[in-house]
Amino acid sequence: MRAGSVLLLVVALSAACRALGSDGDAATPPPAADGGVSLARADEAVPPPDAAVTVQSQAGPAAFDGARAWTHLQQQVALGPRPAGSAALEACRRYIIEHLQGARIGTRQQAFIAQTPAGEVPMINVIGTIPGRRRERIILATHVDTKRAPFRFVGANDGASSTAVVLELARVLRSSQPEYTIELLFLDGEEAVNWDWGVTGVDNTYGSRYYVDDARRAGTLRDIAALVLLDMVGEPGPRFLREANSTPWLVDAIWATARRLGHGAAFPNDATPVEDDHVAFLRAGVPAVDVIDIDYPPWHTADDDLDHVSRESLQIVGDVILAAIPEIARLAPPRP
Ligand code: 1BN
Ligand code: ZN
Repeated sequence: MRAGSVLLLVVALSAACRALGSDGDAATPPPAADGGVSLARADEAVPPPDAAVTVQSQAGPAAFDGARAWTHLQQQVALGPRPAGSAALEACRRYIIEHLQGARIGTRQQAFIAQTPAGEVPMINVIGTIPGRRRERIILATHVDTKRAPFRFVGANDGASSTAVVLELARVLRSSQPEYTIELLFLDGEEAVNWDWGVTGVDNTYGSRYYVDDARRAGTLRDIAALVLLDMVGEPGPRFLREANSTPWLVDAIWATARRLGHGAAFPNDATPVEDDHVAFLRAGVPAVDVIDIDYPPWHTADDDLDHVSRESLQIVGDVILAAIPEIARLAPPRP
């Protein structure tokens, strides 16, 4: 078949898939036409994600495309500040859900009311699932919310960068059936409502704590083979130190993969402790790791913007996590 005919077939199949709807997303309402917050135009050089998934599934596993991830980052920043409970965060969720549905990934929303120092705040985690050959799941997680601030805080690194990488990983991982089920977890309410982070589990990480409580209630905690949390992964010239509380075999798997790919400089062996969304999983006995670079001078300032993040950093993290997943699957011990 000529290339042109293949392309036509791909487009037709993609349209048919869209007409049928995505699998397992009954909980997700169709995207609203306009919630009063507009999205920036997508980079026109980037083809629609569903077409790309179909092409790649014919040609073998897809590669992580840093340019696509960069577009996801730009689109989030274009929404402006996205704190928990805001219309802009709801628009960001719609963007995420549309991307997952376009990639034919079943999606659901997990809504809850968080008790915060500012009163009750409605929050929603978004969960996408790529069925694997095994029921046990590896979770790739990010927080989507940005910090409430008395200045314009758009979280290009803190919020948008990791969400962009997880969105692009979703497209790539959907292109071939993984061994473990892969869950894409887009968390709400990671940031403290008060300015200070405070004690972990009091005024922060609302979404991850709710997710873990819900999984415990549902009896599915033991199906989680590993939780890989990405946070602040967009700094130019990143240095991801080994997070000191994270599960050692999981840290080893990712850092060894980084060295193998030639990214040892970005994943040095020094360690530092960080409190983040992975803590709720660790406390529940789930193997968990936080890939985060906290040595970021614009952290929680107005300078966490497009001028202080790098497309190359997204590519490095995407490549490393993608290559580490089979290694994580190989090393994951059976859960009791
Ligand atoms: C990550 C992004 N965090 C907040 N925004 C968690 C964190 C807490 C990072 C304390 C560094 C120190
Ligand atoms: Zn933050």
